[in-house]
Amino acid sequence: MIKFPKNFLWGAATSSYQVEGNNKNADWWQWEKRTGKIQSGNACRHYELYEEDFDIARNLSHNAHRISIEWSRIEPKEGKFSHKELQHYLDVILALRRRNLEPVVTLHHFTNPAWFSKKGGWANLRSTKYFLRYSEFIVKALSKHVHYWITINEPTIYISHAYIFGVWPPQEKSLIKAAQVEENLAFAHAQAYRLIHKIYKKFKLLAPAVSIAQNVMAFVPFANSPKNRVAAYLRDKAYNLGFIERVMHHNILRRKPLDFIGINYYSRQMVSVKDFGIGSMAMDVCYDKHHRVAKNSLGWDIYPQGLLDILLELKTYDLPVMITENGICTANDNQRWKYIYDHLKYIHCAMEEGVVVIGYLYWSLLDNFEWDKGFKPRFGLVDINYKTYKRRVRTSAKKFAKVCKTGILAR
Ligand code: IFM
Repeated sequence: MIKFPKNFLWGAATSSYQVEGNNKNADWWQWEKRTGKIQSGNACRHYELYEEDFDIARNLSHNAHRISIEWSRIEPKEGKFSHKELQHYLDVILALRRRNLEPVVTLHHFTNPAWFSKKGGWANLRSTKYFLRYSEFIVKALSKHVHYWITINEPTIYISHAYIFGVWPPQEKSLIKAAQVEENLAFAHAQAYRLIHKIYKKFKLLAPAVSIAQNVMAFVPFANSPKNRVAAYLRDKAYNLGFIERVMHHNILRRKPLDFIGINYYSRQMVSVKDFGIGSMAMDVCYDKHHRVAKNSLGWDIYPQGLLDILLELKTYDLPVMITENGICTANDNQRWKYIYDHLKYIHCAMEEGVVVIGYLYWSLLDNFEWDKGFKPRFGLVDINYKTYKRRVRTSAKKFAKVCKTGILAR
């Protein structure tokens, strides 16, 4: 029998911009207007409907829930903090607490206030200072009710999409800026880590648990050839562990600036490189159909065993791990349940091998705004009708609910 520990955190994740709607002071909102490609508009209207959504989570036997705070609501203009919006997020957290849903709160999930972007965003050397000022405002107000904090969501995705491939705002294609942003984000995390702990100490609260949510991916060498193996190895070190290592260098008095490791796992990359040149080593991927695996509706390979390999690799850090995201966009809800089931199976294997996993948060509770891909990908445990904003709980959600309720994984 596959049984998870009693105190395991079970739930789902969302992020403010993707579900709330009308985040008009964010850089993404301006990007949508400028490019005219897609509009997040009302998103899921979660800003108004959060109580209803949390009722659904509670009825699905979740005991935890990950949200993010929208910086551009809290500080719509530089240095002008909104107490009304702060109250909103306090209400949101209390609504979670009332339903016995442990909040996991993210401070930065891809979006920035428009004013911050105008000043050069995360490439600006003062970015950390702005982020810390906002973080202090939030953490002081919410600390009594929150134990788990995520400072930065998926730093590597943010850097690559916004500063290397140039597909997300600010649409830069500059390796120099990307390196600067990486350093600023790592520094911002380390400083925020310290700040959050300091606030809890000052308020005589139990020490918080602070981390990042690191996107990780399985890199599998095609045909096991030496050059593919080297490339897969290097990609794993750079993409999966590079940012964690960078953060670790900001330790003070040998204290790690992470209390646990949050990871977001979705897929694998089949590594097949032309030669040992830097470009090939870093980028070549085999998209041929000769290695058949199921895919999600965005064409990402589904590869649950990759999660086990990564969890085992993370053992070297000697820290608990939380799966802060794992999920699938699909029109086939049976496939969603299989995806959840298979990943949980491998998580359990990792736990049997000694990895301390403290929770699993499915991405996402609701279908939502999938950035430059718009509303088409359906990741939710709950279907959203974007005309009526009616919620419909999917069968996969009910199957997952049984695991959340009993801790037992059964088909
Ligand atoms: O929707 C995103 C989320 O914002 C960050 N992690 C991956 C999800 C699916 O692409």
